[in-house]
Amino acid sequence: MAEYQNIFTQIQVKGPPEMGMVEQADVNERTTSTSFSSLLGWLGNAQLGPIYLGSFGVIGLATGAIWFLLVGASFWAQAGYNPAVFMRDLFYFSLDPPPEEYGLGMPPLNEGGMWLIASFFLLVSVLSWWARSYVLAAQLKMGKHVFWAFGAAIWLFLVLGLIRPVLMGSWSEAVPYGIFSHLDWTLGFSVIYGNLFYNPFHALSIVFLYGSALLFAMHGATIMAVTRLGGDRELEQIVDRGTASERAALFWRWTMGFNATMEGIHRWAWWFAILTPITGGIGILLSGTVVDNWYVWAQDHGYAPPD
Ligand code: 07D
Repeated sequence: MAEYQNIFTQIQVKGPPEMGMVEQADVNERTTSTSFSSLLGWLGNAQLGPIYLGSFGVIGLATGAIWFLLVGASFWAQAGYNPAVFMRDLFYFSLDPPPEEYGLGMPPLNEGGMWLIASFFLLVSVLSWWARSYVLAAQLKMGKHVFWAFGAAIWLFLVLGLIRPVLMGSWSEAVPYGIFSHLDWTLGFSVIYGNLFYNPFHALSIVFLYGSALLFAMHGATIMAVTRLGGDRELEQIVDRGTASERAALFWRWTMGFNATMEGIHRWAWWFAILTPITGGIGILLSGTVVDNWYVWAQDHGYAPPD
């Protein structure tokens, strides 16, 4: 019998497909076929499927595809319907929101109207996918932590594309759909509002973004370091910490005088992750509505040096 060692030599489970729980779930909305991928098995579970589509899944995928195709069709027109130009200039094309004079009205299609229609479909798509994360968790009788975490990201998405433009009275405030154009928009936003580095909520968002990366690296590294002692078998480690978790905890107490627990580390991770877009959304919402220039704001509050 092969010995279970660590994730680099993980035995790939390729028995009869695991079709998932039934209980009171609507099994009709799940696909029935499964397959196995050895490559994916190296990274995680080798089994692919079944996937649970359901109404929100279908709506989310369909409206997401419409948004994607509308943006793509606009790029295709900008390329003069030339495939070589399309590929060459792909990152430069952009479907832009309407100019300022249209306010929150409906502009002609080629002056932001298409952006508005595409945005409607993206909104429906993201919200359907959000609803799906609730419904699927409910079907499995899980907590709704993923739903709330996704909601935090959607908060920032809504602030950027809907809430702030409405408060500012113009769709022109929203983000364009394009690779370089959205980067240019981001830089422009910072310049217009006097350097976003002086926005304390942008700073907090960075703290949680970088903090999430650091925590994830610490957690991933710690668990991998004790897989040879069974530390990756989460359930056993929670019920009876045993030598792997005990050592992992001791390592961090030796290193920094404090250790998270097998459960608590996931709370740290969840809070750091959701606070990134929550604080970020607050920072963007305040820009132009409450604060016009973050550098001047910082000077007024003794945070940046006076001129
Ligand atoms: C964007 C929202 C959720 C997304 C959802 C998905 C689709 C469909 C399509 C797959 C990520 C919707 C679905 C779109 C996908 C297909 C086909 C989450 C998002 C629901 N900054 N900055 C942040 C740093 C500067 C600026 C956050 C660092 C400059 C602006 C973060 C630096 C300028 C905004 C961050 C730096 C500037 C931000 C984002 C360094 C000019 C924001 C957090 C080292 C360049 C956003 C408060 C996040 C924000 C934001 C980091 C510099 C501008 C912490 C590290 C000074 C305008 N910046 N930044 O999770 O929240 O995003 O600001 O220089 O709006 Mg910044």
